[in-house]
Amino acid sequence: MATATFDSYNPSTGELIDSFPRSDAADVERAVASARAAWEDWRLVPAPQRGNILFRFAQLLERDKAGLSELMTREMGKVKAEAGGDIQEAIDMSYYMGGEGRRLFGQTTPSELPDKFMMSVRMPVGVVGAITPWNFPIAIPAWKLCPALVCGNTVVLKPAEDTPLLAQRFVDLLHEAGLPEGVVQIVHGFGEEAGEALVRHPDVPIITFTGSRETGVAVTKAAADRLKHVHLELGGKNAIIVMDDADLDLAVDGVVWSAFGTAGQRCTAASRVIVHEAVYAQLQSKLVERAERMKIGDPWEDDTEIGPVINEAAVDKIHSYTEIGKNEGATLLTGGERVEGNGFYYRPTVFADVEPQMRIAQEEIFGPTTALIPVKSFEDAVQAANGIRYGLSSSIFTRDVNKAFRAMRDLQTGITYINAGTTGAEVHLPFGGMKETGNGHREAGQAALDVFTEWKSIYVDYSGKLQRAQIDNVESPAPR
Ligand code: UN1
Repeated sequence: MATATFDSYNPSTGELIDSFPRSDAADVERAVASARAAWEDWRLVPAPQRGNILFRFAQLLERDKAGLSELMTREMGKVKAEAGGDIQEAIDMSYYMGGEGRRLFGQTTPSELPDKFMMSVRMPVGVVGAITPWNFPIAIPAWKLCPALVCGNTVVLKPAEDTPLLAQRFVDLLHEAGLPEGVVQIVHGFGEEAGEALVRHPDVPIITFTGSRETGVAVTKAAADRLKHVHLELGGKNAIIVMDDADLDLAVDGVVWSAFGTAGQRCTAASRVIVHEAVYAQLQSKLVERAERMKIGDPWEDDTEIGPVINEAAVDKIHSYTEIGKNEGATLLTGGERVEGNGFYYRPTVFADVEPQMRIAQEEIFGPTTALIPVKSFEDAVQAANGIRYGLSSSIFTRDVNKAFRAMRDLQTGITYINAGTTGAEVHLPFGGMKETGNGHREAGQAALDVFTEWKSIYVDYSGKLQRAQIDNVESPAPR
């Protein structure tokens, strides 16, 4: 076991939460060996039984929801209601994937030959390496582990170093739910040590990673030597479009919730607001008024709307973008500063007169900063929305059904909302992004099963003789 440790702190007070083993390559080696050994039995457990464990896990999460939410506000700083939402998302995912234990549908299809049966079935792949972020410390492990497990894989989880205790609780509850020993292993610590060893390990054929684009590229390169399956969920620079016919108060509600909820630390956060010039001045003043009224402070208070960001480095990064925005010539309307005192608090920040090519409109800040971009038309709005490397989420506020449908078709994102903000994905539709937000895979919904299984096509010939496909069935070929 690693003898070195690292500490986890409360981002609102600086209080030490606990110390955790700083896992190294040798720890990863042991964890993978156990998960590999456990796989031999786990893959043969009937999928409905694997699903039943997830149903029990969901019930335990429900039982412990209040306590886990409290821990989340302490370890990660999420405000109370949102912490509850994070855990609810894991509950929903566990029930949903528990149900998959009785589906995991494949296909049957007729053969071109008589007395022959054909089907495709989903096969587990082996040990999954799951690397999860701190911003959804319970939900995202559930997004990855629930489908991985119901499909019959075992898992080595490397949670973010900022939220090790929540991840540990998550794994403890899986065991309490009846998950056999060895099926899920946890390694704590840092990407360069534990994470990299996991990504490179020859006995880990699937890597699922949520985090920054840069790390996603590094993960892909490291996994390439073994041609691993890599699932990536990376950054976003999500835009809300507000058209001239929008319900402006509703649009402001959407912007406030999506830009400043979770202190902007969501990959789905609305860090750009593209506004038709006819309503630009009005939207701007309503938004500033709301941003300045938001209650920042202790995340465990019921009425707090913005808690701390995760750590000192995050405050520094967010603030560096405030400087970048000013230097680029954008107008800082409100915020743009750290809240003095204990903890890592940053004021909700709104930039106006932002041009689509500015860095504050192109790069992921991961904080409570949003950029207002004025446009003259729907076409310009779509062009600005699409003019970035990312493609996770998008939204449009309009009462015009034609524009809504054009936006659904033309916005280059994996998720599009109509008359709602950019956040709030539910667990039973695919979640993920186009372009450089990922590599074409999706988690959640049925799509997640494709990440964690391989298709096997099976042909059963019960004719009792050799039948040659494409040769022996040419009596009545399809017309050409
Ligand atoms: C993330 O920020 O990584 O749709 C996930 C949402 C949440 C999940 C966000 N359900 O905003």
